[in-house]
Amino acid sequence: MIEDNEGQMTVYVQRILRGVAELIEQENGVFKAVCPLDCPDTCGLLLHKEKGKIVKVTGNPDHPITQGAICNKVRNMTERVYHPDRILYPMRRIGAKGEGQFERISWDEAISEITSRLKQCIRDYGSESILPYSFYGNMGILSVDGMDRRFFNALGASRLKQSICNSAGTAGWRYTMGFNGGTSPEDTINADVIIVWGGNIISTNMHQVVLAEQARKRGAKVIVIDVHRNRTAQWADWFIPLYPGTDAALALGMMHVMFRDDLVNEQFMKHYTIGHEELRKQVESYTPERVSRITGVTIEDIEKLAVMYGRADTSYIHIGNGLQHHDNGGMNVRSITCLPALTGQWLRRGGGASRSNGGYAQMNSAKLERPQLRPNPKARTINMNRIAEALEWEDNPVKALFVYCSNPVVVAPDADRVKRGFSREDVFTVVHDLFVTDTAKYADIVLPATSSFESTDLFSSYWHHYIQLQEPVIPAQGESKSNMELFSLLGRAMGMDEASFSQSEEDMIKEALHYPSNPYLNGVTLETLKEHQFVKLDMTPQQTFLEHLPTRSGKIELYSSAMMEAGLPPLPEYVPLQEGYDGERRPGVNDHFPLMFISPPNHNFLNSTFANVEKLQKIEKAPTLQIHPNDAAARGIEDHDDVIVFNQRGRYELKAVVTDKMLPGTVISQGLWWEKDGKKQRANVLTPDRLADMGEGATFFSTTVEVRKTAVE
Ligand SMILES: Nc1nc2c(c(=O)[nH]1)N[C@H]1C(S)=C(S)[C@@H](COP(=O)(O)OP(=O)(O)OC[C@H]3O[C@@H](n4cnc5c(=O)[nH]c(N)nc54)[C@H](O)[C@@H]3O)O[C@H]1N2
Ligand SMILES: Nc1nc2c(c(=O)[nH]1)N[C@H]1C(S)=C(S)[C@@H](COP(=O)(O)OP(=O)(O)OC[C@H]3O[C@@H](n4cnc5c(=O)[nH]c(N)nc54)[C@H](O)[C@@H]3O)O[C@H]1N2
Ligand code: SF4
Ligand SMILES: [Mo]
Repeated sequence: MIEDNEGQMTVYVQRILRGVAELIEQENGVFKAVCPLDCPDTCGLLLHKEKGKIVKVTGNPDHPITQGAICNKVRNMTERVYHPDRILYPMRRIGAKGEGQFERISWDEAISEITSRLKQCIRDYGSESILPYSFYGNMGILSVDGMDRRFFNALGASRLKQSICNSAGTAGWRYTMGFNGGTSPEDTINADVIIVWGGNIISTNMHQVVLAEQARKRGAKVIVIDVHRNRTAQWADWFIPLYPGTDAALALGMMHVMFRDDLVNEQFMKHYTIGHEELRKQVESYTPERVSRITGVTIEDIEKLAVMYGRADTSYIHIGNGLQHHDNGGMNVRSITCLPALTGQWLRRGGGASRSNGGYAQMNSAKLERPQLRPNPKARTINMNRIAEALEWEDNPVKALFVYCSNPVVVAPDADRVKRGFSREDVFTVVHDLFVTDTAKYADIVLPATSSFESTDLFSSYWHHYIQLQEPVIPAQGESKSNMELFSLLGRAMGMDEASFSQSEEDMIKEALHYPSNPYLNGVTLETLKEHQFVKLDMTPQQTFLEHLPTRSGKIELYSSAMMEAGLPPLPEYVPLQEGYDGERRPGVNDHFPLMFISPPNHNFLNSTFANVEKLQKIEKAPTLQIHPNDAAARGIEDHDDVIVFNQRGRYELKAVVTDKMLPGTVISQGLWWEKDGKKQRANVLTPDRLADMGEGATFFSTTVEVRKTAVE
């Protein structure tokens, strides 16, 4: 270690150690914790310790929303925390990039090599040649929106546009509603009709299922609109399959029927929206006949859905991520987001819609990230979806990559090209992770990261309204360091602003929570968090939410002049996919790749996290391709056949599962797998790095492929 060698222990390190000691020194007991994963539920956990080790992870029954239930992944979290493959000390690459051969080095050596290489990059190519690449592998605010940001700001590095998850939908929602928040989860138990639209909540938001079950006991109906009969569709009352990327057309078809049959609330629209007359005109052409042709949903089902939705006393729409990962992802969300305004659902408790509730928990990011440390406020921004392309630039090249809390070689689109970029010998690459992931194999220096149970952090949820604090329950494994420690250490080693890089976790948490511009944070303090563990945001301002929407007009914008100015259609509209088919535009004989390929998450991994945990891997078995019997028969493919899925970007080898869970023409492969035994197991070799219509979002699911049996290759 650099700073905490004998005799050199700084006040900062002492302070951390003193705090840590209290909990981690207790050998036995049950300790409160927070699930750190990128999952809306942000469950309260209990860690059961025996002889200093966590032996069991359970749900904390006191958590007001998650109430003691947790998923199978996190019940197996000890397998990850104590996994024999965990990186325990810094390492330097000794083989070729990608081979995964490393030798142990000390923290001193690692820090001095990193600082000297970064300084060299700045000297030779300018500070923008350094690119941080991170996402939310750990949702802790200090881990991913804190000291790390300060470090890259002070360095003057290129910025990263973090648009791999839901930024298309965020933009589409915001054009309509302004504020990045919607219906509160607890309220959804009051709904009579619940539509889960492009979300697989049994796997990805399990406590919303519990709440929907409560509504169902009162007689509510649950409808799932999706491109395949996923786990959630199997549980729902009604499953409506459709062609990928045609959701906006379906929403417009529903609106057509609702205006036609006078199922709209004129009073509400007049008072709280702008553009309802323009919208009424716009939807005239979206007749059930036309919408049926586009979406593959029958005319009867479109009529029935619109009437059920339009007549419901209280209806709630859960907008998932699936329909956002498309060329038209922003418009899909934008169009669906208009629906609750037609019937005035926002005035009903539990009515409305939600996609993300992250806006309610907005913290003081300027204090956390310190943009004023940046020597080059106009530094360029690189889109994380375009990492493959960015690594090919010859002008102003990227010369150093610093990856943490993300596994881009697996999760980023156009993966073969990403891999080529990561193979470049002249790009100095550092990866900080708990494991030698497929990305870490390309690192020059690999650094060991603590698990979230080994550090202090602050957690909010992008679904429920409770803020939670994590304090370390076990010591850092091996020589691992938290993100916060790592970037403080690096900042000080680079000679950066001492005050910014020697703050304690507690001081940063206080700064994050002190944010008068967000009234919802009122009353959430470090002290209340230490006392209560779960502290609810002050939701009072939500009651008058409609009166001060931060849109341009202050109202719900069914017509958006801001979109018009951005070169987007100002009204909801169906825009066909750039790469894809709908019911009107089926592949012709000259289309080489006639099937649409959808690769959503699976049940037992969290993105690519857990894909190396044997117990969970065993449940998921191996990557599969779900293919419709008609499509399989046309290619001589039978159940369990080894198949190759390919397109102009790459190929993916997996096992066929012949099933009618989707409409013909769509194939599904769930889960983000690591490469194993040289097998090409990465869905993203097939996915495009095009950007969505809004928010520069990802378009993973707007891709076409062909499939053939491995044997006939
Ligand atoms: N178990 C588990 N939980 C997770 C994750 C995980 O990997 N595993 N990942 C976490 C993360 S980061 C996120 S963002 C969320 C995502 O969770 P969700 O919001 O549930 O989104 P996805 O699972 O990406 O996709 C949901 C569904 O959308 C469908 N879909 C694809 N294209 C379309 C379309 O055009 N229209 C419609 N209507 N449906 C479509 C997919 O088939 C899939 O069934 O889950 C989080 N939770
Ligand atoms: N084809 C396809 N691709 C997708 C998706 C899809 O549905 N289909 N989903 C997309 C979505 S929605 C998302 S959000 C992204 C997710 O992509 P990523 O955010 O890259 O998610 P993970 O694969 O879980 O990688 C997180 C990594 O962070 C590491 N980590 C965990 N805690 C810490 C820590 O405290 N410090 C450090 N340094 N590292 C830590 C974990 O070990 C893990 O390797 O993937 C996207 N890619
Ligand atoms: S992954 Fe989601 S459901 Fe599972 S424990 Fe974590 S927050 Fe809860
Ligand atoms: Mo995500």
